[in-house]
Formats: sequence, C-alpha cells, structure tokens
Amino acid sequence: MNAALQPSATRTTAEWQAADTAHYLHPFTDFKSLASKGSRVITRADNIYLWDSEGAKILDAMSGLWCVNVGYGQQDLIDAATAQLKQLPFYNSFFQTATPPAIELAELLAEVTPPQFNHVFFSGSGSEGNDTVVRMVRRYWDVLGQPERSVIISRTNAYHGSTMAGASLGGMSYMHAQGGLPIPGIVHMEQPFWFAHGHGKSRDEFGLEAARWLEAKILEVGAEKVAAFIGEPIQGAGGVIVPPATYWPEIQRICDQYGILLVSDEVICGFGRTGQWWGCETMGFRPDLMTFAKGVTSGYIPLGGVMVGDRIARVMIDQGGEFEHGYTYSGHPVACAVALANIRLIQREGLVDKVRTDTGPYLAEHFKALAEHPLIGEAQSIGLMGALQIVKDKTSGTCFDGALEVGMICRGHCFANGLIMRAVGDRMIIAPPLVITRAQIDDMAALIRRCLDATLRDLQQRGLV
Ligand code: PXG
Repeated sequence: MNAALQPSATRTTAEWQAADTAHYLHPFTDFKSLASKGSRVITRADNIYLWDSEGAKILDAMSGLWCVNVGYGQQDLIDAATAQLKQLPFYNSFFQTATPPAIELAELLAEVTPPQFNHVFFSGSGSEGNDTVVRMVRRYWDVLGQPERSVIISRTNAYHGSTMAGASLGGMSYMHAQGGLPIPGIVHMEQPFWFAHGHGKSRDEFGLEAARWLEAKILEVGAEKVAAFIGEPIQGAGGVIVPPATYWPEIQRICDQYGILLVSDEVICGFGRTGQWWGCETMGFRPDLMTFAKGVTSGYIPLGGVMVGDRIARVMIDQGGEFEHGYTYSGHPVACAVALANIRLIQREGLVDKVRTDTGPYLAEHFKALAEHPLIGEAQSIGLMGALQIVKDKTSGTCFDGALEVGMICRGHCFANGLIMRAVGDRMIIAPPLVITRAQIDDMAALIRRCLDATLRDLQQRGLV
C-alpha cells in the first residue's frame, strides 16, 4: 500500500465517524441526525462494487450518484489523469488561451452530440452548467433585442442543481423554502407523472395533456416574455419518472410554435444512460441547449458544461460581443483529459449500444418480474435507470402514508443486504454502471427482491400491511 495512505487506512470506523461528526457538514443532510448514527465510510471500489470501512462489499446500483457510468477502477481514466497532472495540471481558458485536452474534448463532444451541437461551454458541475444556461438564454434574447423574453419555465419535482439558479430551476419546494428561491423569472408547471396524475387516462393521452400544460403556462406568463423551457428527458432525482412517449414531441411542437428555446438537462440521462448517447434522442426531441456533467467523466473528477446549439451559438458568436461569464475550472485540463479517456472507452466498448440492445432490455425483463411483487405498484425502467413504486395496496395502487417513510425502511434493508438503491419517497430507484453484465443484473435483481421481501416482513411485523 502507498505509504501516504497508511495513517488513514489504520483508523477504525468509530474514529472515522468521530472525526466526520466533528468537522464535516454533508450535503442534503440533517447534521444532528447523522451525528447520532455516524456515517457509513466507503473506502474503496472496483467495477460495480464498493467496500466500506468494516470490509463489507456493496453492489452500487446507483453508480456513485448517477455518474460512474464506466464503473470503478478503469485504468485508462486513471492514466489520463496522471499523465495530464504531470504535463499541465492547470491552466485557464479566460485570457485568449486554451489547453489541448479542453480543445480536443470540445471537438469530441461535437462529434457525439446531435448534429445541431457544435460548441460547448465548460463548467465544473451540473449546477454551474444550469447557471450558465440561465445566463446564456437571457443573453441570447438580449442580443436579439428582446430582453423582455427572460422567463424560464421548468417543472415541479425537477432537479437541476443546488446553486441559486440551479435550485430555482429545480422544482423541489423544500429547497425553495430555504434561501428565498426561486430567483425572479423562473416559473414551474406540473411534472408528467402518470402514476400520480394520470388516473383513468392512457399513458399517451396523459402525455399529450401534460405537455399542453406548457402551452397554458406560456399563455399565462405571456408568450412574448418566455425565453425557454427546461426539463430532464427522464426525471432522475425526482424518482426516475419516465414520461409517456407522446410528451416530449408535443413539448417540442409547442416550443417551436412560440419560438421558445428548448433546454435538455442531460446531467443524468447523458452519456448512454438511456441506451442512446442522449436522453433527448431516446425521448424524441431536438434541444437548443443541453446541460451535462456526471457521466462526462464517469464521476472520476468534476466536470460539467453546456452544449450550445447552432441557433444560439451563431447569435452569441456573431453578434454577442463578450459573454461576461465563466468559472476558474471551465475547461480544466485534467478533467477534460479524463473525459476524453472516458468517452473513448464508452465508444470502444460499445457501451451505449450494449445498454440499448442488451443490458437495458434485460433489466426491463427483471423489472417486469419485480412488478409482480406484492409491494410494487409500478415498475419502470428505460436503459439502465429504473424505479419501483412501493404501494400499500397493489390492486388499487394506494400509497403508504408518507410520514411512515416506507422508502427509507426499504433503503435500510438494502444497506443491510449490501445493495445501494436510492429512495425517493416510496420510489426505489436504480441507475447501475453501464458496464454491468447480465450475470450482475441477475445478482442485483435477486438482491432487490430479497430487500423487498425483508421490507414486506418488516411492515407486516409493524402491522402496516
Ligand atoms: N441536473 C440534473 C438533472 C441532476 O440530476 C444536477 C443538474 C446538478 O449537478 P451537480 O453536479 O451540480 O450536482 C443534477 C444532480 C439524488 C441526487 O439524490 C441527484 C443529483 C445530485 C445530488 C443528488 O438523486 N443530480
């Protein structure tokens, strides 16, 4: 073992937890509650597995946080980072300079994105990417002499990040409640969640209806004031909500009709997650801007950005003058070098095709079987992302009282059984690494079933079912 790692490796779990509690404020965490339990400390990883400080092996069905698409331990990415750290660990792109990895990555992104995308603006994260979107969309309409077009329409239960603009675009009311959000000029419409809102309607019928809420919102705000609509092709953090197939084409039609920019937040759906390179390709629409992060480096190092479609790029380049926006780490050479290695690996291994034609459909078969479980009211998957909706009564689709936190009970059983699944309310969600094999999908599905069974027994013992 590397000598520099020795002191850390010799700490016990209790020592780690004590130091963690004493100094580390975790994101989206009730600090006091975590202090009373102590963190689970993750110490290493390989392929689709993690190990904690107790030596327990865990199947990571969430790819870290929707990002480790190529799995852990890929030597190409490690080598790319090491080589770039030696060659040029940092230089900025502000003062008419650039670095080879950033230039090459811009070129490669233009190649793997839909044809309308030939330019990129780099950020350090998805949140910063979405802040860039807000500023660029507003600048675009300014340059065109329509500054009154500044309102951006988003959706309830969307997740677009945690910066002031990212959290404002997001539709999480509990986030808005802290910090005086949303910032002005961002409004929300209802999400296309058939299970919750589509009762009595076919999915396709509901999809059209939900898309037309956009038209209603545009008319309510005033069409001349609306700059853009933003959405995740498939909502991720909101609970893997797959919209009906009719939804996005109708959103596209409405944006076209009113001349409104269409923004696809591909932070989760991008880089093969849905079985195409981009979620917008799977869902059938043609955005003007795409936010990306996470999967661009498979999470090995932070990087994000915005793909800028020709419609906007031409205006910004030819008429925009200086765009007063940028981050120290825009185009960070080490991050870009890792992204290049990551994308080339995805290409070389044919991971996107594999998800579309092999592992995605295979996961869907397992989900079909899991849908029969007495606790599951809806099982949905697309590519390698999926959700299992826990219900109290399978026949009527009645949910448990939210206060019971049944999703968290299930998540506890997952933790205890060596499986990481996310609970969003009572929706259990997965997004495993794209390198997962059929045999590993079998193992994952067996673990999921075991955890659902344990949850059911637990609920029976508590007298809740
Ligand atoms: N857009 C989308 C669609 C995301 O999912 C962001 C933007 C923000 O990216 P950064 O890199 O700034 O975090 C995200 C991030 C969860 C969870 O609990 C999801 C995300 C982040 C943290 C937690 O599912 N997505």
